[in-house]
Amino acid sequence: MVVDIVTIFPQMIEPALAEGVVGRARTSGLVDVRARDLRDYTSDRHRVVDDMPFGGGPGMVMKPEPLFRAIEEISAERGAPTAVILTTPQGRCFSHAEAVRFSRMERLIVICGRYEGVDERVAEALVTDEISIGDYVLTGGELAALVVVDAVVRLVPGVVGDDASVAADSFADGLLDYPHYTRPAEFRGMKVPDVLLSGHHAEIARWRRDEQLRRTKARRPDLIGRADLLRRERHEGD
Ligand code: 9D3
Repeated sequence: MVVDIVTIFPQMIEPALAEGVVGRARTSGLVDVRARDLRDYTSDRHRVVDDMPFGGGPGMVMKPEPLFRAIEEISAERGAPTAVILTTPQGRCFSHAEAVRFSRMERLIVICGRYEGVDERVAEALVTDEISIGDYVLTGGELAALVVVDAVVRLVPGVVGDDASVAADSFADGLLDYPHYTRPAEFRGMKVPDVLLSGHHAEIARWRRDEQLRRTKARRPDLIGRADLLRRERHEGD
């Protein structure tokens, strides 16, 4: 998979891509993810990427010319992208289902929105998917782009070694995870639940499933309707 992230702050993107699972996926050649400086696609001496909004109002708008040139040059170099994603507060909310869909694509371009947004002609002519990461206000689209790329890259086959851990994730089965403990069995008077030390595998599995249900009902009741539950599980503990 090839991903190009178009941004006015490449220094915000690069260190994040160098670490952890995504960093290893890049060095092992499973993915090629790069930050591209939008100012490299300007044609004026001052490398200007923004301008005043027609019709007036506060703030600035990202100019169309550098974004069109960036998408065209990156497409010529890498091949036509399967999707051009714009991170914007006006987008559909990103989800695990969207991450799965993007992870099946060979080439992605992600445009990081800044200022009041991009000239609408960019959204209409170049962008295939406008994506938000949730209902809170960020200062720009870079962190949202990193969230999307992180969630997508880990789903590329071979990136996360253990396929079982990908399949067992929260949101894959629709429930939150159960609590985890490691040694010591008692720490500052706080004990690990006895069942986890018992060696009774069936009882451990039942305890974990009950904890998943209890947590999900308490913290994310919105997920219960969509989770894949037995009727008994849906109502126990009510
Ligand atoms: C102060 C500007 N606001 C005027 C009403 C609008 C606005 C524009 C741009 C607010 C935030 C931003 C920057 N945010 C993003 O680019 C962004 C974002 C977000 O803020 N929340 C969740 N997902 C995303 S994706 C991109």
